[in-house]
Amino acid sequence: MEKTWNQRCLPMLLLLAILSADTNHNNIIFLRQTAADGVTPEEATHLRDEVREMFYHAFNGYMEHAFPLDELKPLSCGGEDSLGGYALTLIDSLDMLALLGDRERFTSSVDWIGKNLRFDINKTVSVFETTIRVLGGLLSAHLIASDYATGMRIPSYDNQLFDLAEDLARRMLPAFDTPTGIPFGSVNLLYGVDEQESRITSTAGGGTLTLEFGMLSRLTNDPIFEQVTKNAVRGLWARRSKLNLVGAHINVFTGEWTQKDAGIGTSIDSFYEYLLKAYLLFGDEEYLFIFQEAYAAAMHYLYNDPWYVEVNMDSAAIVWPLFNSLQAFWPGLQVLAGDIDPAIRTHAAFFSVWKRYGFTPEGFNLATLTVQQGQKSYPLRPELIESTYWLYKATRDPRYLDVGRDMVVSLQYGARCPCGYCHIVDVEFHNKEDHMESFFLAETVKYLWLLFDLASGPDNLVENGPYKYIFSTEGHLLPATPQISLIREHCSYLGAYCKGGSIEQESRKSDISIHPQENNASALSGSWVHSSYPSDSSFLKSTTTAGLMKGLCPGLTHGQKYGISYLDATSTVQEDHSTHQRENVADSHSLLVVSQQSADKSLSNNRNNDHDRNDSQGISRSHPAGFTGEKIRNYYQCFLMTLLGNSAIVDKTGSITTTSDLTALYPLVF
Ligand code: DMJ
Repeated sequence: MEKTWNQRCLPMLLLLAILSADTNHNNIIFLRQTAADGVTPEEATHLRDEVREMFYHAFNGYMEHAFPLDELKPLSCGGEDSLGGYALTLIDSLDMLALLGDRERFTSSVDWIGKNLRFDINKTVSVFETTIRVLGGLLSAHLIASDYATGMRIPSYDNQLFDLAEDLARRMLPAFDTPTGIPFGSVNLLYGVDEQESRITSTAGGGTLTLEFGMLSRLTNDPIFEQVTKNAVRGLWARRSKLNLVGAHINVFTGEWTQKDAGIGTSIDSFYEYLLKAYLLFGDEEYLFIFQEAYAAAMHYLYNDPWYVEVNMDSAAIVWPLFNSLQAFWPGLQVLAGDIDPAIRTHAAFFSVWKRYGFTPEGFNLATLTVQQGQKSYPLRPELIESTYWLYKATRDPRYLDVGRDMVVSLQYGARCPCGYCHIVDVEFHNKEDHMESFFLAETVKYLWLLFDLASGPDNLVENGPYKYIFSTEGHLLPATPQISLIREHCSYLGAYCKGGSIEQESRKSDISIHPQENNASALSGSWVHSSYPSDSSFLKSTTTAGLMKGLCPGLTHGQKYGISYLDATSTVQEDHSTHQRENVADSHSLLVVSQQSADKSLSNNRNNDHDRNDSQGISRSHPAGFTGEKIRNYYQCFLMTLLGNSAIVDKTGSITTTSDLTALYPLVF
């Protein structure tokens, strides 16, 4: 779809307008307080400690005034049950306690939960929220508490959290019993799904369960959890539009979209996130293929550099020229995908909104340049902070520390309340509401702390621990342990995790150079291995990644690979049109990912499939050199290396340039 001048230029003009807009009375405070010089290493350490104090102000406030209720009322110093009445904020805080090295509170919290929590309760709960906050919180703490290598093992721990997690997940299984496989939004933990339960759920609600349930399957050896959640993703993806876009709400019985606005924010956001992260954690290629297609479509139809809009999933007509605060996780996801340049621009645009108000409102109208009516609040969300952390990690550009400092100032001066931190009702007036979501402790302060700890010379489980960690959408630490991540494809890169001799040999034979740390079997021995890459900001001054691996490598479509086709009826005209669109997307990237073994199989299989045949023709036009032998392997390895934190370039002839050549130019993401 050809973009008009407006579509091409308006977003930039809007950004300029925001940046040059007059500040109101609130903004003056923040601008003055953030006008200092760049953050020095000493100041980074000071800020890290300040964030630690912020965590304890809120955590202790919760424990004193709200526990064992779900959440804190930070203004009145009370508590409330908001999810299931099971000490939600404590569960959501567990891995942050471990991250801070607070053995005493971590141990006593795990102990209390093991002794007191039960899920055989007559409570109807959100499947999504319960999964990401409670199931994820329990699993992540279990994997820390049960493992010597984390340095936070609890000697008396006897899998109590794990047993609770499994029990909780089994109680949610009835929600998946739908004709589409997409789960109901809510389930009663004692009685299953109520007859009156709504059949409409959000895409994020149905598609953001794979990490937690998948981990559980690998830890219990019961495949059911992984199966139902993967089935849900397939159920959603099979109903994508011809443009490879998904809508916001869907009927889980009929599979009809009841809200067809496609976007990267509200109601959809973490669907994208879990596609990539499920691949990164489990190595399951199917998620990668879906992610590639979904991401390419999002960048083609939703991205109005540097902003993102919402469009009708069938026609791509713009329906909402809005920034919504949930979109702000996207640049962080792009870092994981290796697509850094657009991430930098979008983050800058989103931060301009934060800078203007001191916080990001839930909605900001890009046409009127004002806060969207009815979307004026800032409920302590983490997304922009999360992206700041990832961009700093990828670029080590000290400007991201300045951004982080601005955010600390905003929270300290604008949101701090007597017993914790308060939601902001209206970002223009900074009036406070008596509520603190548990994700403030699980995510918001966690990413801030990680940002400044990284700048101070990191000494924490995530940066120096025994495993790669994938963050759940709730910020929980999900380790790529051998039990969870041991699959063939990952073995080439996470060499230390491979047990089979043949795989190890194959990895050695490869002409890809692997960072020594990745291959070091001592990574499993229990001692924390410190990165050999300098962590100070002098390592890389430049933020430009132009010319380097983008990480988005158009390759086989999900349909080609797995034979899952569209479920809705389509005309030939539409089919041709969409194929053309996809080719345009593919042409805009120079890289390809495909596994050797599966490529041959898929390409031959797909000759029987009309829809997919179109795509395979597109690929061969993009890559006349073909898809055989070493080239395929190089493309595939290039992509994996990028996702796993190395750098690589594959040109159109299939030649690969690897980490060893690029180390000086591009930092490791992990
Ligand atoms: C969190 O619960 C998760 O990050 C979720 O994916 C989106 N909403 C909140 C934070 O804003």
